[in-house]
Amino acid sequence: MTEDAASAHDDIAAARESIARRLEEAGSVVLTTHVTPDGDGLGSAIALCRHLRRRGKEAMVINCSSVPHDLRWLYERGEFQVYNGARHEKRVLEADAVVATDIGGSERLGKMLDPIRRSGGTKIVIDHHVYDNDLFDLPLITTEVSSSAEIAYDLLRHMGARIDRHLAVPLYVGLVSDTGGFAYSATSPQAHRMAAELLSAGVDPHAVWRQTHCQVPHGKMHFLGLLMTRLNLEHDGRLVWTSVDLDFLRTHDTAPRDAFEIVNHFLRVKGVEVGAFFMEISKTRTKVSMRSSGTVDVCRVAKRHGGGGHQFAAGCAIGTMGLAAAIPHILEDIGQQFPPLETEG
Ligand SMILES: [Mn+2]
Repeated sequence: MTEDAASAHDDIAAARESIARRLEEAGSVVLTTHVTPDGDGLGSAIALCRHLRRRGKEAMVINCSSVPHDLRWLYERGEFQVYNGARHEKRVLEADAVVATDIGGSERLGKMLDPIRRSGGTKIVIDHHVYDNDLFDLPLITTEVSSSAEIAYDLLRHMGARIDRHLAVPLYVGLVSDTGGFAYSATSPQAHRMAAELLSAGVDPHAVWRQTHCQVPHGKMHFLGLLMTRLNLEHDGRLVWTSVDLDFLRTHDTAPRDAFEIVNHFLRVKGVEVGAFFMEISKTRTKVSMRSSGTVDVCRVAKRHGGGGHQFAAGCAIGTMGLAAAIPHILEDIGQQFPPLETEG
């Protein structure tokens, strides 16, 4: 280990210990994650919530937005509520501690941001994204892991939590979501060790896969099929893109969130290095979501238009262009990022 790595390791261990101690002292804890929760953010929060409740604390996951349908099985009645004005505001303000998981930036707390800022409780964040922290007293952030679930798991073990099925299932959902089923580059030996331990604790991986991946409504599958027939290939097949306008969404009665699923299929096309999806939000506003197989940094393209994300998965919303203008503009930008093809012979 280098000196820097060793000191980062010490910092993480110290943060973990401070958070464990603070949560042990707390009587009431509010947990939350980012807007439109995903498996990692929600799974981490639910697992922590369950342990804290076992320790006799008043703990609850409250979020600024509701949970997508395919993840609602993850929590039990009373464990999760959507933030709803005065009643929850009081709870956040008076909590001894507030724990945010996987948020990737405080603005993604949505309606929860303001009450959390004003809360008298200790503000804790558990995350594997980097951003400027101007909100949290005790950040536990490392990008060396696949998921927030990995960090939450370490914290829970440090706190002496009993990792049974009740805690293992939400942690496993987090791990599987953020590693793309142990496929993404952040998948480490440690991620697999954690999975093995969670399976030993009673997780049924096939049942989790059925519950998270095999619940696509027929209408959505049909819509994705239509989009699949509308893929455009450019740059000698290295760039694939497609778009939808409001009429198309309306005609096929599809939610924007469902249409974005198409980006997960782009890189499966042989030879494709970048995929881009364009969605019309209004006549002057376009949303772009991009994926890269590793040669092109799509986050650079997104940042140039006020967006962000990861190097290989990023997006932006262009507030000054409709679909017809945004598409060539962004494609041009992506095209410039391509390294030259190695010519053979
Ligand atoms: Mn995550």
